This record gives sequence, structure tokens and C-alpha cells, in this order.
Amino acid sequence: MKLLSLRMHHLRMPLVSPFTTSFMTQTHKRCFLVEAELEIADGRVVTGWGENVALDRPYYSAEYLDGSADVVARWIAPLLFAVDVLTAETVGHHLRAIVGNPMAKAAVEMAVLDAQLRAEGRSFASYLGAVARAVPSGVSVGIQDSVEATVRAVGGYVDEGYARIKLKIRPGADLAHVAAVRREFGDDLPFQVDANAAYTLVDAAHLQRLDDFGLLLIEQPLGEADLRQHAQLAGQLRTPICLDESVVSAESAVDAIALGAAAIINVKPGRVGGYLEARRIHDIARAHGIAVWCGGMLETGVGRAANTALAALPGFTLPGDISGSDRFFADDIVTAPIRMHDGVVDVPTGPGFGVEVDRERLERYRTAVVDVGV
Ligand code: NPG
Repeated sequence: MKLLSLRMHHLRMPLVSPFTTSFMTQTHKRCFLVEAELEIADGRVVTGWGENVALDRPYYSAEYLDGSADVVARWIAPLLFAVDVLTAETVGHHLRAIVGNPMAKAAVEMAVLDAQLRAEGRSFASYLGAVARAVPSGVSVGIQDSVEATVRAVGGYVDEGYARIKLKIRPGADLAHVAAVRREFGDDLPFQVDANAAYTLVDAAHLQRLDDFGLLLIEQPLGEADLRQHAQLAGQLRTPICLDESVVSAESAVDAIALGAAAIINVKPGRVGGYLEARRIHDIARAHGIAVWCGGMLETGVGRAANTALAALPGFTLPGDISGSDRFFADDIVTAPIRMHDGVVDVPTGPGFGVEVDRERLERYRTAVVDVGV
């Protein structure tokens, strides 16, 4: 394929309710979609869509939205426009000189992959070798102002039928909230917590107290660079440690596994540089008997559809953060957004990621369009 054009659609979409993690509160989703036109061998022109998941500030990762967009426009696009025979599988290779910026790379690789699969009339799930038609749908519950509010929020999602609850925690909003959820909803509720790197090893004795609550896992208790310290903490907790921020590539997944820093890995395609690297991490983890699950970054319908196909690979044995579109958005920008029913979401079967961007809704939430020249 030959890349003909690349357009970035910057969006700002209201969330149905504020979402608080240990590092920030979001009331709106800001992101950009990548729309790429590619000419295929028989002369046809196909369009593919990708989504960039960087946050507006460098609080979750060093990469942030405006920087990521700049990297796409100034550094990624020129490298790819210069390639005569481009495939999704070679995007990573062509971008190898660019250090870091996995979310920028992932968004562009996604658009090329979507176009390639649409040209072949093939679904992303079939391309990946996915084995499930539907995947269990977990929901991520933000930090609430009080224990009562946490119980209320969790109760709403339990009533909706979500297959698993993940509760965000931070120092000062952890044990009491977790204890109340367990008390209210019983020991059978699949329940895990996510600290987003809010603790240090000094908190080990405090975190040990979570062991009483039969959690599926604790996600990223320590800092991004603290692989050795996570391994040390793992020796002090019965609750399995799952890594998110620390796993930025297949290599770092291998290091985490070898060090005993991760019993479980949260796979987020944007964080690791794309869906192809995400699949490599799935393969490596599976070969080591390490469970993986698919994380979420409050994606629009485009990213959520792709995540659902990824989560249908056989190593994704734990429910992912793949809640229905309505958990965050009153109005998504694709025509048939992912819906949760009976605790699952259906894996899209249409060509590419299997969703169509609704131009009218796209324009409703669009703040800027940037055409990147050849
Ligand atoms: O369903 O997309 C979702 C939200 C899942 O909690 C979620 N994501 O740390 O995993 C995380 C968290 C996150 C969201 C992190 C946005 C960074 C940005």
C-alpha cells in the first residue's frame, strides 16, 4: 500500500460523569483520531481509522496529547509518506528511529491496519486469530468522595450486569472503600483495584491489608520504573500484582515476568506502541503462564472495537476494561458503539475494526482538523 493522506481529527467529548484516578479527574475526553487514505495494489483507495489514547497531560505516561499529535505530524507521517510498499506489519520498522511515543505510533499503525483489513474484507478479530465471539466486560470505577458514594457507584454497575469491578484507589481512599464493597456485594463479586502508581514500598504493610479482601489483583501499586521494587512487593503480598504503566513493550514484559514483578499484565495497545506489539505481549505472557487482560483508556467507539477483538485472543483470561460505550459517553462517534449485554461485549465481525465513524457526530465533538501534507 501507499500512504496518500493523513488527517487528524481532534475531539473533545463530555463524559457522562467525572472520572477520578489517583492522578487526575477527567470531565471530558480529549483525543485525536487518525484518518488515513491508502492506495492498494489494484489502484483502489481505502480509508482506515486509528485512535490516539494519550492524556492531555503527562501524568499517566511521559507522552501527552499535544506532544503525541506533534510527533505524528512532524516525525511519523513524513517517514511513512516516503515508503512505497507500506503494510501494517512494517509500520513499526519504518518508525524505529523515533524513540518512545508509543501512543503516536499506535494510532497511525491502527489506521494503516484498519485500511489494510478493509481492503481485504477481513475483520481484525479474524486477522488476530481471535477465538471468542464475545468477551467478558469489566468496568472501571473512579475514586469517589466517600465510602457510601463508592458503594452506590459500584452497585449501579453490578445491577447493570458487569462481569467484574475495578476500583481506583489511592492513599486515603483504599481499605475502607474496598472493605465496604466486599461487605455489600459479597465474596463472589470479581473485584480488583488499581493504584496507578500511587504507593511506594514503604506502604507494603498497608497494602498487605488488602490481602483480606480476596481481590483478583492489585494493579500498578508502585512507579512505572519500579520493576525490581514490584518484585520485592510481590514477595510480601498474597494479592497478585498486575502491571500496567511499567509494561511499555514486549521487552519490558519479558523483564517484568523474569523478575517476578508481574503475575498478571494489563495490555493496553496504545501504551505498548500498537496492537501488533500488544499481541506479542499476549503471546509471551501466555507462554509463561501469565494471565493478561485488555486495559482501557476511555477510548471512543473506534478504539473500543479494536480492544474487543484483541481481548478475544485465548490468553486474555481475565475480564478487560471493556465497558459499554454508554459508561463514558452519551453519544459516541461511531454508528454502532460497543454495548454491554449479559456481562459481555460482542466482538465486531465487520471488515477492519468493524465500526463506521459517524461524520456528523465526529464534527459535533471536533475541535480541530489537521491535514498532514505529503
Ligand atoms: O474503561 O477505558 C476504561 C477506563 C479504564 O481505568 C481505566 N483506565 O489506569 O487503567 C487505567 C485507566 C486510565 C484511563 C489511565 C485513562 C489513563 C488514562
